[in-house]
Amino acid sequence: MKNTLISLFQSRFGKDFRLYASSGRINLIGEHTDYNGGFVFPGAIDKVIMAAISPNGSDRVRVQSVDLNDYCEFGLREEDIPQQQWARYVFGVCREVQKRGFAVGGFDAVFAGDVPLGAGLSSSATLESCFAFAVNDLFNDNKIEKFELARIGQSTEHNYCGVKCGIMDQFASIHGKKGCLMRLDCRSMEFEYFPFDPKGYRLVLVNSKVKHELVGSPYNKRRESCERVASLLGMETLRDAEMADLEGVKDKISEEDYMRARYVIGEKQRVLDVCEALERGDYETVGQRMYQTHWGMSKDYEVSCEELDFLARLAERCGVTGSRIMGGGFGGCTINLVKDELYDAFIGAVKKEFPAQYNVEPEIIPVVISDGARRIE
Ligand code: GAF
Repeated sequence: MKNTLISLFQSRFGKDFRLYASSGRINLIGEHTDYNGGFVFPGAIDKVIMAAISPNGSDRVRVQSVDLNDYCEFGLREEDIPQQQWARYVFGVCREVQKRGFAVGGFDAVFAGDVPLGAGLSSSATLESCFAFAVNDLFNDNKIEKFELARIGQSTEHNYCGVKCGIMDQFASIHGKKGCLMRLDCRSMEFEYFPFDPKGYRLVLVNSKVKHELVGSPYNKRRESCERVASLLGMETLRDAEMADLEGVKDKISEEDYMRARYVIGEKQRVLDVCEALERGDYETVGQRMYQTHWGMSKDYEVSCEELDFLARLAERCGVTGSRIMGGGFGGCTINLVKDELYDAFIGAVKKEFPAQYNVEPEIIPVVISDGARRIE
């Protein structure tokens, strides 16, 4: 990827450049808890977006996407918003940097990546993080705090892409550290690195290839349900709510809002249970909570789909310790915690049974926990 980028940049722009990368993410547990002020447990992975970038001395940005084979040029004023969705991520990052009083000049860029698109690995946050990191380095002497870079990506989603996402994806993509998951408290925004090397187990993703696209998905509606319940409870977020609080307002809310809140309150506890279990090396509990999350996301939060339910059931039948839909939902991957000795049989069953049922070859993605946003050259 690196060599292709370099030669494409040279042939298109013919000058010196800097090279940056940022990473996709996994999340062990804690889904849809970020915008509810709860905990998440993500890590960056070895799937990246890489960009060759050089300031061009003008007030225009010229950017080439290798994978989409598309080019876009735009100015840096609000009214210059580009048509292409992918370019809005880059434009939004530039605008959000400017809104915070930092500098962005024109630049030329070529980018490419191997984060599968629409698989729930956060390709859009990866793109935002890569450009936020680069703009900070190229134009601001790295004066913008790392956490603010994550917020810049999140605001890009809110203000330029129509997704009212939480902070998890951009946080993970920026802060990721090799070999470590991160437990982030999305209320206080405190986090800690958690070395993750489960002896005798492997983490593997199975991509159903059902396209996951949060833009225009009911993601925002899920968030609205949670906010309605929290506000009825007189709370800022569902972080502070217990099941008993929810039961107390059950007849004042819709069945749907009740189910959404029930999932979130349960998930908040599951993240804490998983952290405790990991400290004891108790992977059986970790796995049980993962399955509970899956069925909570499927039945109460209603963000799964037939294919992902099929994969979670298949995993359970193969004796996989834990399996669940990962990320926002509506398609994408399952994340699976598998004992070494069961790995081959599980992958074999997935490769045989999924295509037989859905006529689609699933993609198997072993997880390697890696560094987040960085300058490479
Ligand atoms: C998406 C969002 F972008 C995250 O903020 C988070 O809410 C996630 O869905 C669900 O946990 O990836």
